[in-house]
Amino acid sequence: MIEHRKPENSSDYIAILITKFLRFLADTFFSKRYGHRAVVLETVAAVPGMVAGMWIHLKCLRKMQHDRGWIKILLDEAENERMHLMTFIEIAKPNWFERALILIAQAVFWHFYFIIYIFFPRTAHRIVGYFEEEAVSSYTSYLEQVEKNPDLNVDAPQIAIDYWKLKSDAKLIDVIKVVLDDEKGHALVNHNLADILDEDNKKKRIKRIELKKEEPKFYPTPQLPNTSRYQQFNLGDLIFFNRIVMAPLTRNRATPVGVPTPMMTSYYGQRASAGLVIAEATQISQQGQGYFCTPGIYSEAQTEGWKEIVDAVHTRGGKICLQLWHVGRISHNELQPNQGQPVAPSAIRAKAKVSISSGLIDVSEPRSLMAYEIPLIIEEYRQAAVNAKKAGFDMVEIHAANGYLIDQFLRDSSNVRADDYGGSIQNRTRFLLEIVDAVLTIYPPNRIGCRIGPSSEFNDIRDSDPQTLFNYVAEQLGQKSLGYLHVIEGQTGGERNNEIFDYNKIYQIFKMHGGIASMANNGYDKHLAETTSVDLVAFGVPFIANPDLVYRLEHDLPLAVADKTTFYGGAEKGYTDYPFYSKD
Ligand code: 8OZ
Repeated sequence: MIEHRKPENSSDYIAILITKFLRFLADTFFSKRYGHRAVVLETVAAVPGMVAGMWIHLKCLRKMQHDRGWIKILLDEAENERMHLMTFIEIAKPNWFERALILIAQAVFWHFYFIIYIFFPRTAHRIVGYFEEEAVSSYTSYLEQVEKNPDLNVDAPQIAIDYWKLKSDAKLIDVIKVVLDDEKGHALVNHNLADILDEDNKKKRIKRIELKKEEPKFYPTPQLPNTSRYQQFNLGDLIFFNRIVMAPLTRNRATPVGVPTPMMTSYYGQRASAGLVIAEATQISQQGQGYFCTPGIYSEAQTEGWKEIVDAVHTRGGKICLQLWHVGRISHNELQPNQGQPVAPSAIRAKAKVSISSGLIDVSEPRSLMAYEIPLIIEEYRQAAVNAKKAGFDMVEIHAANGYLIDQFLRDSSNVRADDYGGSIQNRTRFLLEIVDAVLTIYPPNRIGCRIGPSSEFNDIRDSDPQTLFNYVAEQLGQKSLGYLHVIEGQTGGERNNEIFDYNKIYQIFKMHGGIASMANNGYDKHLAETTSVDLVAFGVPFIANPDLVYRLEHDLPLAVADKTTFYGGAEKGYTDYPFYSKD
């Protein structure tokens, strides 16, 4: 049985019917010849992206308006689907007559889709959404068929190996697996685009009624706060599909030298339906590393690895941000350059543990940073932002929470410096603000976020007056017009204890001084997320076991529970094997 997204109105039913008709044609006339109908449907699969991309381009030119990033999404889809077709052409080797048929089918479908797209773009995206769900189910059955019959499992063609960067002895099964993943992404993107057009249409109808001042012929449903969590959000020129964010989660699946691995590409690709994916904390230098197998963004190999991940998220229409990290004193000699001491604003050891190759261990004794070293670290943040931009990240987030280096500078339990970086609140905030200024030379302000944990004592960090300190931090970051202020409310991963700290005040100050959006995190559930007034809500642990978390929240579906034993380190188990929602 195919798990189709629930049709909501008559045009959705028409979209399903059209999909079923195409499937019927593929099944009846061609599937035997090509091994499976999944392959036949690829014949026309590149058309929608091309047509929609072209039409949106023309429309934008005519109206001189922004394309909301859709043209790139759709043309990327078209290219991806074209590669599916070229791959299967290499496998099935159609004769000249059959190639002519492919061209005719494309020409017919091109005109058919073009007309639908001009008049009913929402339905057009819905058709593709359903079509891709059919493709997912078809490839699942194709995979089973090839697994049962090893004779069918031919070598993967070279173009597929090159395009998906498969291993050199990859087989048809490997190709089907990556194609199946692509199709899941395309389904998500098109349903999302259809949803956004739905909202646009609703707004237009309301405007028309207001203009004509006539009695409405329909009564728009009141805008309940719980629907807006699933609607588009604009962060300056960046457009998120919804207001739910995947919080940065340390998962320790990079190589020991911090190069992102292919399983990380699958993991992030699976979670691309978040409005924004904030990739895990990523060290800006070897000195900035505090745990085994966390990724970095200071070498070329690391940057190349991240590029794959960014592409996987962008292919699915998602947006992705990199969290820039320096752990400071939360590290161990084993991880440091030349097994040296970890660095900190002051030589005060935290009561905290980190992971090294042999397991969990107490942090090492830190040394305090010399004044001349501070600008060097700030330069490393700037270079990390350059690399993040090279990898294609839409945004960067500066990690100033959880007792790591920036937080160590901010709080008076860890910073007793006597120079310009210690003492007053202004002095303790200086390091953070200089980092922001350095990153601002690379990314525009709306594409920079900052994460703080004002009342969290994670990693043995405290302050004598956190409210005054973080009110000032929020004001300063607001003045720099940053994209968002991301606040861990309460204890990291624990109690929300929001009576002792006024988080709303922080959001208010940030926005009042020019910051764009508020982002809240820690212990949010569906109800809290739908009723809060913050612009963006970041979910952490729930994204581990629910790659389609946004869909589950929106449709009130049960959430899977994550296995804690596979949080940190290991392989695909407990990482990329959590399924998307299915009724069975
Ligand atoms: C859990 C384990 C290791 C690191 C953070 C980057 O607290 C982390 C982290 C979380 O922000």
